Amino acid sequence: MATKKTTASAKKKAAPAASFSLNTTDFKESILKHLHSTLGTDENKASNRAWAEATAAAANDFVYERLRQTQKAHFEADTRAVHYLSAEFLMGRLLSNNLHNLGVFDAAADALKDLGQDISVILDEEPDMALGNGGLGRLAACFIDSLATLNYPAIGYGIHYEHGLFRQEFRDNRQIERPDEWREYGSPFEICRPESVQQVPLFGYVETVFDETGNMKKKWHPGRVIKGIPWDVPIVGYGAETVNILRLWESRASDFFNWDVFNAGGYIDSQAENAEAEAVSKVLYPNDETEAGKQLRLIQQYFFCACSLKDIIRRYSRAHGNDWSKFSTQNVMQLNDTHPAVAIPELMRLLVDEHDLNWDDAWTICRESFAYTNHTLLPEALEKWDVSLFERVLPRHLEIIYEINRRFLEDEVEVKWPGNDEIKAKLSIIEEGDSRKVRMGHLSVVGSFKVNGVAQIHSELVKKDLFPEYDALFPGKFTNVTNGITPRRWLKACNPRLSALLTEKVGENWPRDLELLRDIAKYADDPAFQKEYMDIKLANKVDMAATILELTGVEVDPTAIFDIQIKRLHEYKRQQMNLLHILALYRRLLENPDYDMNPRVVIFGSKAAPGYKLAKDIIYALNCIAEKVNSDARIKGKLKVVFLPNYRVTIAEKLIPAADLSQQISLAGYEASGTGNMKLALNGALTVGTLDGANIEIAEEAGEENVCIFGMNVDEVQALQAQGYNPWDYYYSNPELKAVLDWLDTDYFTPGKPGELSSIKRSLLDGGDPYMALADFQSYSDAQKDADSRYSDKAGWARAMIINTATMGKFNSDRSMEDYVRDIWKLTKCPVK
Ligand code: HBZ
Repeated sequence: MATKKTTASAKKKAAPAASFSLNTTDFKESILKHLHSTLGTDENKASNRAWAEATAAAANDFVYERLRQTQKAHFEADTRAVHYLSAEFLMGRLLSNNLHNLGVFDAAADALKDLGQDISVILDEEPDMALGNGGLGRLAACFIDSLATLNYPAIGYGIHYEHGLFRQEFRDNRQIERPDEWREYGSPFEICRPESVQQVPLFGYVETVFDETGNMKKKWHPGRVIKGIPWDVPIVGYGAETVNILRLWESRASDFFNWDVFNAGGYIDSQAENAEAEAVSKVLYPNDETEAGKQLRLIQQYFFCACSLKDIIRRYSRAHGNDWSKFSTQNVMQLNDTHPAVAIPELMRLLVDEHDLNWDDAWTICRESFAYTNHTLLPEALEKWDVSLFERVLPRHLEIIYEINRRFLEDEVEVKWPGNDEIKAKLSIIEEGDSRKVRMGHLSVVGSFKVNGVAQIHSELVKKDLFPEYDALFPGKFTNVTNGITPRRWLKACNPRLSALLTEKVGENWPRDLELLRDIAKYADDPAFQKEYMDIKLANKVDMAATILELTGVEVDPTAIFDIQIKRLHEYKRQQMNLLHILALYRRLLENPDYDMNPRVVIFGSKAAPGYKLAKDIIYALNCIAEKVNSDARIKGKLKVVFLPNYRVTIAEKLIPAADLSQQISLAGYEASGTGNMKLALNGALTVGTLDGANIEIAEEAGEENVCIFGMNVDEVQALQAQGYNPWDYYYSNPELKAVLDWLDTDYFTPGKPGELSSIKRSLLDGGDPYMALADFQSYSDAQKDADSRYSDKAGWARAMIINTATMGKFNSDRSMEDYVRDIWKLTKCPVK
């Protein structure tokens, strides 16, 4: 637990982050200058938005200077770089983060104050940059923050979606989706780079030709070409020594393609073509953990990979011309899940077809350049593309995949397992059957030099259950890198009160070296420190209560337990089990108004994929239950239920500092890691969780006594599945469980409309309860009861919260980056002077 590793109080006085000699007066002048000369307005009539943009522009003066220095240093050193290919980057807001990382947040706040402005109001102007669905996208955002902070040469590559994840509204308690308009009026955080535009071919056919020396070549005649325009978002490392970039590609119709149509009088046709090309980067697919399988999505994936690889090659060629021997020593490409897996055949195509390398040399380069991160074991999330679709959109790539597969099966699988067709069928990149499919996970494993899972147990399951034969074939290829989160955004910036206390106790270097927080464990039993810590938690809860009132109209008691579940809505994450527990508490209170429990506010933040009917039904049910419970005078406010609309990074930043309980209740074996669990524990919340994903490592760090673990572990889940799980057994043997399930069939929560919540009961009984919520229910309910009684012991509770904050150092994404660097990327730091 807390004190097992050495404390580092010697580092207490280590150098502060940053900095620039930017004082309040300079900042004020700079904001005014930008208000006048960049925004063309003045202080008497400037809108909040104009103030925000002027503040961003003032910060950008420093950001751009450091960006230039960084690019110069990287070019001169010609160091190896990582290219993080990800279809999603869930950045959230940038201004506050940049000010913190530049070390000028306080100067900016004071400057704005002198100018009559409140920085929190100004920061609230900024829409979230929500170019991601959930954990996978937010992980990418934390990773690029850490890479810049640690001075590693790195570029994030992704898609410049016009519309990010949909805005969620509730109408009659149901989720409706509205378009997200994050850059309706432009964004001061990105720079367009027309000089680095790329062309992306699509569709068409492949011709076999012979060159002058009689060698057979493949020539792809694309049916269309679209243009990729790069937008660069500067990524400011903490202390702002390094400023890396996130390069996002926007699709447009290619210039040379539709002018002919235009000139021939086909203005309307050319407009249609423009619209088609622009559709590619128009919207983020809102699916999390299910496969969309749509042509447009494959085109999106290929589009950003093709642009990114050409960009990487352009930069490499500038230094190395046509000498490919150093490509894989200079470059590593990390695939964030299989969404960018088509980059593997694309690099083969570029090297073989366009740069005339022979197959073997090209394949060696590929296999030395790509590494793949797996984020899921759910079968429905493993990407597969119909061969027929692939053939239509990317005919040359399909040929290349066939050739990769043929050689792999003949030269590697056959050698290891001679004559074993069963294993060949399992390992083949092509799935045979009624409709043949390209398995993107298989392609990623075969084409990479390393494959990692995202938490210890997940990485074990990737080897043991998902890819056992690949693990046997490629010993050492599979590894683990446990996820992490940036402590700058997820503690320093979002929880200023706690940050100030921590700085006072351990010095100001903890946002880099989160292990320094171990030092506060020695105050865990100190009543004065406990009071300071708990006063901060209460102040954060008071703020959150105000936000809840503003967003939902529900009044909550800040001294109640704030019990929080924030994550995408999915059956495996088991919000429905939380729902059943809420009903159980409500029922106990109705049966006995003096039922002994601390007042509790159960808070949800979650979006459901628009096509995921049951997930949307669960949101509806929770909203209906909330309405009923919150207005029921009989329970005297002891239980409240709040579903915050439009959950996003910015809401998470407000909720996490105010949490008492962190619900991490997935069925063991299904949550690859989780990262919200880390953010909540770092801010003091106690985890009510299963032994799944990173919960296991959180419990190891904090000590079992400082978390509330319940439920089956992975082995028990697998044993029950093997034996045959019957949810009805639990229904009939647990009267409380039966009562709350039956409640869902009545019109108690939907007056006059019985049956509106029945789909949840049906999925749990007739539907077989695939994620075993009923099997874990009693143990969950007991863990919640235990959490409740621990909350009553004020000193014990404070102690547990303090230990949680003290022991989360491992989950710094800087540590994750150092793991990747050591085990996979082999980068060296490039200091920027
Ligand atoms: O990645 C999440 C995992 O569920 C979570 O356990 C893990 O901590 C996190 C980071 O490793 N996975 C996702 O967030 N997945 C997606 O968002 C997703 C998006 C599009 C898809 C499939 C999945 O097509």
